[in-house]
Amino acid sequence: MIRIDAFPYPYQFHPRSTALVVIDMQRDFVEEGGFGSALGNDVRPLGAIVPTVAALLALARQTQMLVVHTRESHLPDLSDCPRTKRLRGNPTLGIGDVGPMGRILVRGEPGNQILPQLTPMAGEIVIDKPGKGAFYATDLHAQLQERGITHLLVAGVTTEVCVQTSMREANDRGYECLVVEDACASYFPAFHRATLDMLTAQGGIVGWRAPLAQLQSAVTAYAGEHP
Ligand code: TIU
Repeated sequence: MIRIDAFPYPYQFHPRSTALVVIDMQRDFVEEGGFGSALGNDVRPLGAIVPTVAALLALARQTQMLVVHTRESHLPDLSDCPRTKRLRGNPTLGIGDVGPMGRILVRGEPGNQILPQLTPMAGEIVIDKPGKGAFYATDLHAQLQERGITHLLVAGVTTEVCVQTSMREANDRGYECLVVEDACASYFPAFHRATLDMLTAQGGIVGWRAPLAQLQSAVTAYAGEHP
């Protein structure tokens, strides 16, 4: 078992039964001209975590963990987008409208792609999700169950929206979840911090948190014991 010095107490997992879930590291959230900036947000705090997410992906691949990437996306006819979701936000540049990176939050458009630095590799799972949570209206749970996954390391954007929703959904389905705190980000730094606190309060009510460095040192120690 790999043992991480996490909060609120150590987190133990085996790479064979653990998946890294990278939430929505798409151009639509991280780059200017996408959904996030159309909502009036400064996207820079999200861009700042890209190297950390890349290092986390490298660690998961080196440890031969299952890797899952998600994208928040809608069908071109928007039949999977509730009218309420479409009406909220920017009235002139909303979901399905044409922006500088193609139609906002629509599957297959340039803005909907995962950042090139974090491109999924062959054999990794990519989940297109119409909601904020990765389990809502997707087959993620079935895919994880098929592979015997019991533990999830969670990263991506944004901490208080899709990362938190997905971690809560996973917790309710019985997964032991750890959020990698410096591999996720919010447009609102105070929400990022508050989310990490609320997920892990009350003895880990939703799960654990730890920075990437703790994960890296735990994996190095494990590799030393299992050469
Ligand atoms: N707006 C915002 O903070 N987030 C989202 O709309 N989706 C995700 O978090 N991926």
